[in-house]
Amino acid sequence: MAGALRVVLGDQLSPSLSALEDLDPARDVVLLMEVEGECTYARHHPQKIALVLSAMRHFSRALAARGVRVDHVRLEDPANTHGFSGEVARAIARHRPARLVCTHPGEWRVLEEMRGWEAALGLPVEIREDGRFLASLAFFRRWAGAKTQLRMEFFYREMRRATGYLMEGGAPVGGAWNFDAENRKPLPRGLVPPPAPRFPPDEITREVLDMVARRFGGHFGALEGFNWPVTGQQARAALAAFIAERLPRFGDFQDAMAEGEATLFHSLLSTSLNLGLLLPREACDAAEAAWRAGRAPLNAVEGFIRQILGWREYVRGLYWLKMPRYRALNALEAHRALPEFYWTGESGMRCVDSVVRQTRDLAYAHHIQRLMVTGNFALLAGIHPDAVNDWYLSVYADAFEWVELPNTHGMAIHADGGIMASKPYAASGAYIARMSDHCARCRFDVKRSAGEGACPFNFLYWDFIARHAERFAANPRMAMPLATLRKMDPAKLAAMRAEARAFLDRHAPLPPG
Ligand code: FAD
Ligand code: DLZ
Repeated sequence: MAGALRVVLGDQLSPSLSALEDLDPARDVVLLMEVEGECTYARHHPQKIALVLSAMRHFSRALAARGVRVDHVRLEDPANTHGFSGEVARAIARHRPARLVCTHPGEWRVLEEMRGWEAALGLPVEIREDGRFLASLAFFRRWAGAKTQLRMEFFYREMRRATGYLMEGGAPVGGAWNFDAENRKPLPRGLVPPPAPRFPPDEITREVLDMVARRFGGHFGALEGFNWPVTGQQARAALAAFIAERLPRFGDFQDAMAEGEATLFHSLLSTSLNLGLLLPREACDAAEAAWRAGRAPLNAVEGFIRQILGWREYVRGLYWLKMPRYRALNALEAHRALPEFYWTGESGMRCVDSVVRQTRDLAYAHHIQRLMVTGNFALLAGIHPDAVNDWYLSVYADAFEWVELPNTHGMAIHADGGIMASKPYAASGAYIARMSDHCARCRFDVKRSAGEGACPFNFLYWDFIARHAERFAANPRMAMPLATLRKMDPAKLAAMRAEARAFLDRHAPLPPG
């Protein structure tokens, strides 16, 4: 062929992908590779595997319909080497291209592999920037500069200025950058969130679901509830339904948790965004248009845009700025094992069990469930970061390391020592009681901190504060809990710490030695 072999990975399913720019349909071939290595480097939730493979097959079909020559290697191909490098080498032998064109991948380990291709395969390899994000990596690096603290809020303001979202005359609309304080209401009794739209599996998805059940049925997670958009068209339908039906209340109940209400007013758009079925700009444009048309209030629209323009871009910038050392950080010296109940949902703590079971059934939990229930528990208990990261990377349909790692390592368990968050997101049971209805029916009593029936989040919280009191002594944002700790009856503290120790030794033992 002597044209270019253009590589498209499973989370690069955007027609505007940089690797597809300047494509010559007469001479070039687009390569998509289904490989077992990508399904098992973390034991991904079966819904995630099915989502990626089905979306890849739909993307290939759409490219081929446009007259593009597509070489799509299927998982069942008996000659499949089940790794990217092996499949690229086989494709080179099939097509004899003059060069390889790729887009910067989303994970460090894949970039390392790609960087070795030119030498290993003996042809020019171009790795283009991933232009689907709103901030380039160079923009983030410039913003980060020599700053010692990389706070999202300040990055977000730069992004508002750079993109013009929710800006008027150089100032933020509504007179404030952030309406976070208006985003913390619990769900009132009787308010029923609208159901998310349905995307019944078509023939391609059904075939993939069968294959995934056969090959990866042993992974944690159920396939039955699969309902993810697998094409750009479905992703845009999901966005339209969110904007019309859930965005107006997204802001008010962003932090709420309610039993039996897995999705509340959230968008469920992370899988579509992370696979490239939907571009962040499309989501932000639609939200801003809804506000300008008076169809959604500012606290909702600003809150939603902040998640995408702010958090999502920020964690990606941070990941690429700090990797590979970032992943090895363990600032709080956490060494305990991940409790078995992260897989079974049988801890007896209603909040934890409902998040784990929902995660098993849907491959989804919303942000506060991930941060303040399973994340908070792992932080308080001192679970080793590798075990926590591996869990988060395995169990969510939207998990890719560039977005999973900073959220877990930095935001949830403070393993980065404060690069991302100025204080750990540690909370006792009182927070969960305020933001959810779990505690009312829990076998533990959220008002008790020690003794029979005490809520584990309470004694683990005070054990955590006491364990790290010295480390956080100079942190003004930790002054309040530390002052309370100092005033606490020493006998009460000792009782809570003994209970924490016994609980952790039972559920999250330290490694021998
Ligand atoms: P919404 O609440 O509707 O938010 C809208 C969009 O904003 C999301 O679709 C997402 O693209 C973006 N967004 C919101 N919060 C964040 C954030 N903190 N970081 C990056 N993007 C954000 N998100 C992932 O996409 N993949 C992950 O693997 C992932 N792991 C996480 C692990 C932990 C411990 C925590 C605390 C958060 C994690 N998040 C992750 C962020 C967030 O929880 C999910 O993006 C969100 O829950 C997805 O649901 P949604 O689409 O309904 O989001
Ligand atoms: C997550 C995933 C899975 C399960 N399978 C594949 C695959 O078979 N082929 C592929 O190209 N990509 C897959 N992916 C997504 C990759 O893991 C992702 O592209 C890299 O982690 C870089 O972000």
